Amino acid sequence: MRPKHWDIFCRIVDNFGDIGVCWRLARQLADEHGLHVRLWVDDLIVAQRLLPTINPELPQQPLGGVTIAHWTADFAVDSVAEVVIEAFACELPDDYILAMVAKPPIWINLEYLSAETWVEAFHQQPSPHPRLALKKTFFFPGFTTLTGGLLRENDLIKHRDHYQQAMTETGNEVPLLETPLRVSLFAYPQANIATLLASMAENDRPVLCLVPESSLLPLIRSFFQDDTLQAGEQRTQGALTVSILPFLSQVEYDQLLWSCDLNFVRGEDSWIRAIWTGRPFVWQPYIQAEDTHITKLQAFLERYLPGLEPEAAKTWHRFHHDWAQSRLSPDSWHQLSHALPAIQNHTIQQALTLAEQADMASQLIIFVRNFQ
Ligand code: TRH
Repeated sequence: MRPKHWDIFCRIVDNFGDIGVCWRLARQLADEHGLHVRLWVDDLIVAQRLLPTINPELPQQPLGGVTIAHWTADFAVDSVAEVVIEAFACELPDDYILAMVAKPPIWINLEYLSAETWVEAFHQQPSPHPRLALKKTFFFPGFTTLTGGLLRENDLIKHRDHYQQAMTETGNEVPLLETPLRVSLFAYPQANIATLLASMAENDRPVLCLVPESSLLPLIRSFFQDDTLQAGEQRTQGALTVSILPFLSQVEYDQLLWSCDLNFVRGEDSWIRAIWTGRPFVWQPYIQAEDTHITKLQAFLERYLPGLEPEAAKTWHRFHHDWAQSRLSPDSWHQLSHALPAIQNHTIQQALTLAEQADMASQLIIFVRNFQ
């Protein structure tokens, strides 16, 4: 019998990536694989920003075919699922672990995404519990067939194509090298936001920069020297118009990415969504101690850039490093904007190539089916 009941545990460390990834996975397992999925989340208020219809007051609620359960400090075990996913080493509740001993489930620790080569060797490695008769298995998403793959819904590329096609037909779509360039901006506030905006304002190519409300807002207010700027408003300086959007639902955020010529993204989930757009992007990795994030950035670029024409690859590579290390120069934007047509050809191709790999949810299903 195929295990039908899955529990996913998600602790929101900070930001939105943990819940962003867990929700997509839960939804896909329920939708595409007909599983009963319960998603335990410790902070429903943060979750509500991505999934606006959540009621943070409820201990359990159905949403999109998944049961969302509030993981509180007084967690009480009612049942143990057949498959348990501990997302990003979030540490399951002690009582739940003890309850697992009676009938051990398939216990998976879902790791963060990285393009580093060591990931292949650690993917699907077991780790016995130090005291109890339990073992968990490390599951690493990744970019190669020897990893757990990337999250991608079955119909994602089809939805994207329909959306982009509809934009072209209604005349909203602006081809590259026409004006203005549509750019979405989601980044950590350590990035050189002011330098980027100033370069966009001074560049020959007009830019419409769409910014969902986030920790960037104070920096944008300071750039325009206007403390009143808020969601729903826009400001213009030189060739640049910045439009502040409300923080979007996950579905709307995908549509924003599909509609732009270039997307600035960060962390894990928006990064992958940007890759699936087939459009150019700039990824800012989640900032970690000892520059671990720069190692991750380099590993990704080494995997992703081959095949791109050398001049454009050099420009895009440099821009990524300068953005991630907060050392953007006034020239950086000018150079990147001129390399976009070449980058665009590459990103379309890379999205197609990566979509040939089995997606992460399907790989989890295969892993569970073959588990011994
Ligand atoms: O928010 P993040 O910085 O999350 C990070 C990373 O996941 C990182 O790996 C993790 O260690 C850290 O959190 C704790 O970036 P990320 O991963 O892109 O998640 C953002 C989510 O928010 C993603 O699901 C897209 C979604 N989103 C919206 O739904 N609406 C919006 O308007 C925006 C800007 C994002």
